[in-house]
Amino acid sequence: MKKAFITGITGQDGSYLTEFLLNKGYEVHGLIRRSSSFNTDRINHLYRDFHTPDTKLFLHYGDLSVSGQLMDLLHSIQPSEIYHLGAQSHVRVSFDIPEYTGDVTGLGTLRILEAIRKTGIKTRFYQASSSEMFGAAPPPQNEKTIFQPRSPYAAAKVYAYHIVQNYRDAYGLFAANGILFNHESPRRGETFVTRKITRAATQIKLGLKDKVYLGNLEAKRDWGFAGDFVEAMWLMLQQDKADDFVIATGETHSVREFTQKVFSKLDLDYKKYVFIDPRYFRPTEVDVLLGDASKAKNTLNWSPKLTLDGLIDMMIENDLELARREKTLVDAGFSCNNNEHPV
Ligand code: NAP
Ligand code: G4F
Repeated sequence: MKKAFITGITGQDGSYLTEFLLNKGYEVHGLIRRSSSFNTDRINHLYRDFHTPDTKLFLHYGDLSVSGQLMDLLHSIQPSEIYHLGAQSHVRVSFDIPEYTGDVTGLGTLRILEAIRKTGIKTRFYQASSSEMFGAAPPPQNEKTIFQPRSPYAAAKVYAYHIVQNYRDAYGLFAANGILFNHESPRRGETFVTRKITRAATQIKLGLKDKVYLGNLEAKRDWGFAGDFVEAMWLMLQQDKADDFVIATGETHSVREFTQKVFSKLDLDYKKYVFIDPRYFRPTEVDVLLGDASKAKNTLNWSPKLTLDGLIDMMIENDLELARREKTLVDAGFSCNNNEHPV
């Protein structure tokens, strides 16, 4: 039986990847952080009490900022594949906590690579690299595009990308960079723009809220579905040779277009409800991301399945259901916390 170790298993991608690997018969081990409230919502439907026979999902406490313990975990688990998805992944937040972002998002990758090297385990390594690394580089962006990072997050990911290549060359590790463009889902964190919009629009539709504040509506992103993108991560580790791949849909849309689509699917005019708050602007913005994933199509035989409209419909359906439940609580006299997040 193949064994996978996933950092960031409680995140959006970690949850889809866990589903995908369990369906393929893998035993899955995930790194989780201790938190004062439960942080396993996205994988609760997959987790069984570890006293249950035949359980194939195991969770281990740890943190990407602590190296010794990562080494102990890898040594005892001996995974055949490692998917390193854990990171401080919010671009706007990285301007507020640049040092922490550099430590976890940049050096976190080095700590895992060192743990592989020092334990000597035979494994294949996937690094969650990001289209954010392209930054100011003009579109379309592919594997040959020179990085021009525009945030502490992007700079940390560029460091991680290069250290992965260095460990591949210097020590012969099977280590691949997946350069993924934005991917979304009903499990997307609520402070990323797509989910912020689908959550707010559905709450507005049900009368739970009357406005939402956004930042730069003119930025353009190449948005795909997270469920499609995790398959590409797995494919990269099934190749004969480790390599780096761009994963994208090849379409770009502005935040304004996305907002307008979501509100109009709910028969609402976004201009009546969307307000601009400069707090959500970034000191330096990435204006246009548009990926060219031809290499992944030709080598991995990967292409995205869900369209942007299909993705939006899926997110709206999920968030309408959440809003209905919130409305039931509000109608019964309970409060519903739909305050704006600080970023
Ligand atoms: P996400 O939802 O923000 O999940 C991040 C994960 O990292 C969570 O499980 C989080 O744990 C964990 N984590 C954060 N700090 C940690 C630490 N110090 N120690 C251990 N774990 C820590 O991110 P995502 O959207 O799934 O993205 C997965 C990866 O792909 C990230 O590396 C991201 O930067 C990268 N990426 C994402 C996209 C995208 O569009 N989604 C595109 C390109 C690259 P908690 O649940 O405890 O917070
Ligand atoms: O949804 P976002 O926060 O995603 P961003 O910055 O593109 O980063 C995401 O994708 C990267 C891949 O390219 C990942 F590496 C990263 O981990 C993360 O998953 O913002 C998208 C765009 C930006 O241009 C932002 O300025 O939306 C704009 N925006 C406008 N109003 C907003 C808002 N972003 C957020 N988060 N909140 C707003 O109110």
